[in-house]
Amino acid sequence: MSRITLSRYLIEQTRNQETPADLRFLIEVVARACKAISHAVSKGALGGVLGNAGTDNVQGEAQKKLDVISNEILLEANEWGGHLAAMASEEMEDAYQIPGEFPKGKYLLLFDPLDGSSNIDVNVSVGTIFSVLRCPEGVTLPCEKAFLQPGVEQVAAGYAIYGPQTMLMLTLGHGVKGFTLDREVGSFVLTHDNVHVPETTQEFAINASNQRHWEEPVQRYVSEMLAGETGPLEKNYNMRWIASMVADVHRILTRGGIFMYPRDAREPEKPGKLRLMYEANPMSFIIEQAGGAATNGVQRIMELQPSSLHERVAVFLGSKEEVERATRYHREAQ
Ligand code: P6P
Repeated sequence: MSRITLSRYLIEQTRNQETPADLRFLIEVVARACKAISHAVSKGALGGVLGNAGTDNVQGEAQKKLDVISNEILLEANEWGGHLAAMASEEMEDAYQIPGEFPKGKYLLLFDPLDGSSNIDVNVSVGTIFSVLRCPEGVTLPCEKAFLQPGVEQVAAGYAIYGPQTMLMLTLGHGVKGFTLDREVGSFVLTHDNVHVPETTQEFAINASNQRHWEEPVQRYVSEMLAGETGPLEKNYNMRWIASMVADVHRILTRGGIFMYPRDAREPEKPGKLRLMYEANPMSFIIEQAGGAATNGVQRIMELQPSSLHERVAVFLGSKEEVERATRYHREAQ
């Protein structure tokens, strides 16, 4: 069977009237940028790209050199094409306006250019997460407010994972497809045609070092899983925590599991660590399109009305049965 590349998949989606040509172009440009980021990441010490950039991002977190490089790659790849009205990034406080010399389009692109970047210096998988929204009608200079749309308004979302393979996982709202980068020809090739998150699982992902800070529903849920087959859940569970959301979510998409980053007592004023607009929303869209679920412990993440571009949210996502259980425990504790 001839290989189906990302380009062929997108052209066939457009031919079936499922994906407008300008959205197809957007995805192709983002995929090309992810190939360039993959190349930069893979150089490591040989490319002089490891370590800190000596600057902080809008979150006050030290930026890695590759955070800045990846952000630049995505901006430069997308600003000239005429498919975007504006961009937003974890690495930039304000929305990025398309320079005046370029035409504008109807989409808003949001991204975490290099998620899990604290893992770069120890050669653990990292990734790029992106989300696509429509720019509201009549908005010619999209500021923060134009981006503040609930996750259900996303028209596309995806991530690239830079691991042993570089892969692009993509949803256009009709399921989830996985593409593996063939470095010899530089094409993303369709290798995972119908990605599905198993409804049940025996694997959970959480940073257990924060256990003493968790709220009661999380304490209850995790202790029940740790109780194993003699406990109330009557099965043994395994635990994984890569501390790279893209890698943890990719494992869950591949073999099931539940990923949790709850609010905790370390900074109770914060609803969680992960960002709603360019981490939780795109990952929730992908997980739901693959048959899984995603809540903030109480509500469906994709129905949350954002109030600021960089707001954080608690995340419980993955196999439906476990996300529903964790969410039920939160609701019972209310
Ligand atoms: P912790 C990476 O910094 C990140 O934003 C996610 O990719 C990851 O899931 C999480 O933070 C890890 O956080 O507190 O375990 O280091």
